[in-house]
Amino acid sequence: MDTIVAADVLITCPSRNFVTLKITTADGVVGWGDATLNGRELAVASYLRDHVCPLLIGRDPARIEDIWNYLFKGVYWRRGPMTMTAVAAVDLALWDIKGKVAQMPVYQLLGGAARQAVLVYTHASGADVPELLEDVAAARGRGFRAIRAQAGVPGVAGTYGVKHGQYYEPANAALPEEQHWDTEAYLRFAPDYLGQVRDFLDSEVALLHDIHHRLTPLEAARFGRSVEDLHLFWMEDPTPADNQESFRLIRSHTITPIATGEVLSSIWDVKQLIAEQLIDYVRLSVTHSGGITHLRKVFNFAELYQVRSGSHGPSDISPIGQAGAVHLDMTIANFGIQEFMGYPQIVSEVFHGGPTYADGYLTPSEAPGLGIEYDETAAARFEYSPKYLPVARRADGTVHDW
Ligand code: CS2
Ligand code: MG
Repeated sequence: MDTIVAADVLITCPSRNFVTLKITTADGVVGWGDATLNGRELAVASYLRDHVCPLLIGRDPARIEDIWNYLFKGVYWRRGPMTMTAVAAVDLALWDIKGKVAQMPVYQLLGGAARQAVLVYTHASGADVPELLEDVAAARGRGFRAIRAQAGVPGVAGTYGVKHGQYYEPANAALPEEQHWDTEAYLRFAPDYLGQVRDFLDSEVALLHDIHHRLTPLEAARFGRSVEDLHLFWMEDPTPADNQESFRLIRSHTITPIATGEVLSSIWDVKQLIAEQLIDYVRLSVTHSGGITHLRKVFNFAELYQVRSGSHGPSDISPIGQAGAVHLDMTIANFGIQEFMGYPQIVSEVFHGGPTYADGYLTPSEAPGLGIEYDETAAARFEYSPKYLPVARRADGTVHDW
């Protein structure tokens, strides 16, 4: 039996922070796991370094399910994004090792390809509608068949989702930036600009939109109904999902498809949403939801209720997490779509390999394991730099969901 002899946490910042777990076995096999939680990176790094890495030494890396349960049940304090991101990093690294030992890409170990490639959507945004349409055209030019559209709302400085420069990076300041939010201004403007994007796009291109938890259930119902004719692929995070039953109200008023889950981290957080068919797409990610082992259970459960996958894939999930997502996406029966923002060029100096993008689809690497390698020498050149997500306030100063 091979054993784990080292578990190290590595932090780097090629344009943004990434936390990576490196697991090494006595046979000299190295597995890589993503432990990046935007704006809370060091908390997960400490969770791993101080409380998880010492428990891994001497264990059999082949026993993925057992180690997963040891870390989930054994901690007593279960669930939550910190715990589930730490467990995910271990899980991804162990799948990487299993694949390298078996000399197979991870998707083969998960049952093999259920499709030829993974459909992805990318982001298009603009401070105003002409700028958004230009960005939508650029995304089409890169071959994307599904596009998320976000425009700046007039009078709402710092609207969510509008990029500055080529990449959208919301964790932009050493202390949280305060942004302004106005629900009525958004509800007046968004259906109209989404209509302009729909008219601009060929009908076969899917259009998505992210509300980013900003509405009440009733406001979300009103929004969903007002865009029904646009046939959105989905409206994302119409309201926070802390109260799973609140989606019933949205559902009973609109047939606009609903996606949620990017801030959730366990099957228990989405159980009612799925079992009552209150959503159409579940957006948990491998990186923030306990890795491939747990997310596969979530997707298998969702399959029973015709809910599809739509994994969160922002640039604040590292290329290791993205690679893990694409392996899983390849194998499940109820795959829907995968988010793919891409990364600035400099990120590839640290992370080598990974899925290949062509014509609106990602294809996993055929290399054994996850098919992605972390360059420790390159990574050491980029020092951790504290960065926070913004906070939103309404005109009267009240804190709003960001
Ligand atoms: C987003 C993210 O990708 C998405 O749909 O909602 O941009 C999200 O804001 C970030 O991942 C936060 O870290
Ligand atoms: Mg989102």
